Amino acid sequence: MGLPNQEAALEFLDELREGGKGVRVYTHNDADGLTSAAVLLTALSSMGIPARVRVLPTEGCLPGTDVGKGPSIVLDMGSGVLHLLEPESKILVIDHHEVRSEPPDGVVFVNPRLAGDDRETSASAVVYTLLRGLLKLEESEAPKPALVGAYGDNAVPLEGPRGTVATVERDGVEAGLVEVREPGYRAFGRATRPAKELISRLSGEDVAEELESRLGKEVLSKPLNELEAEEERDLISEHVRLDGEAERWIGRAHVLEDDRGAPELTDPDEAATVLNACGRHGGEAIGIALAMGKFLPVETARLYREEHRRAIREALEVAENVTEKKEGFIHVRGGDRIPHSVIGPVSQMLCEERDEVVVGTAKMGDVIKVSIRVPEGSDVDAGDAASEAAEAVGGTGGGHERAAGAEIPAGRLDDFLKELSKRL
Ligand SMILES: [Mn+2]
Repeated sequence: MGLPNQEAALEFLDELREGGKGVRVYTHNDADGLTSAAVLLTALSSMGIPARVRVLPTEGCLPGTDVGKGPSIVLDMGSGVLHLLEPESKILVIDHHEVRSEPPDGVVFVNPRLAGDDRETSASAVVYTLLRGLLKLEESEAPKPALVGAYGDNAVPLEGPRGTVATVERDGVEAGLVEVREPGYRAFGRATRPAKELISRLSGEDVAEELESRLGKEVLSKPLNELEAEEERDLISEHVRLDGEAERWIGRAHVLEDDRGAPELTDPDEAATVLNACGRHGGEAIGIALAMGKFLPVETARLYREEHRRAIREALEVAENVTEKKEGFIHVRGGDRIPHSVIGPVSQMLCEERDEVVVGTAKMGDVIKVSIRVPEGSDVDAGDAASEAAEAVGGTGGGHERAAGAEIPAGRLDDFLKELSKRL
């Protein structure tokens, strides 16, 4: 059993782990997209794979990104633009939308619809079902975000979830993270609105007043999630007796365990609303971190630190072979062999090690990024040199006496170095 291409997807992740490098993740900016990322990041973190996440408003934006330039995972989108992805690139697409394109060779595509399964589901539930073997359930809270994503995408029918979402529910209940309320109200505000207010909205104030006089202020003043299951059951039977129409709001509801003191996070519907707001107003990172539950961001931060250390280590090895002596300084010609993200720290280390002025250069898109480091006790001013030499070749630069930087046009590197020699 399992999802279409499940094995290939898990192999993809194994290769990532063996490669020891990070992965690019692209996801949608709604609650389903953010929770999908949260579940994926939890799994990647347990495998020691750092991720760089980009949150996009639509899948139409995907081809315009750097997807596939390095190992990439696409979540909650992609089924419509597979044909626009670079063939033979390392891309894993995990989606649940209608398939309107063919994946090119090399792209691993996981979507339950490939198996003819178009039951309600969400990307979060598909990611969860795919990775549940990698998620340490007793440590992670992954069933919670997975269920929130499903609510966000309206993939939890009144009578209860099916398919992948049912798997999420089952694991969540087993791990004590999710409580099923059946019968339960399926109406917005279970976590934050007093029951009386919620019922007024459904059946009018008279019915709410009558229920209050029958069951007591105590019960009606609390939000549903703070009632015991029996209290909610009694409330429902009285309510339906007064207003038969209310049946249409009754079904299988879910209460999420949460000890963060934020009641809205105990209701998957309300939590999804919070995440949608984050995603639509620039709070994508906050939304993902929130969806990761009790997971500590510092664990992810440590992976980035490892990644940075590894990149510097590799760059220092490369630097040995691309270092050239110039008039007044040592040049590290990084080109595209040293990432521009670490040319600064690499120049700094070489400067300290050799006690000489070091100029590191690396390609950054269409320009060359320059880092100048001057050892202690030297009387040259790196900031002035960077600014003047860059200006002479049509670039920009500046900084401090001992550490400065510049960006110059790619074709002018040798002219720039000559200008620097006059000044260092
Ligand atoms: Mn979705």
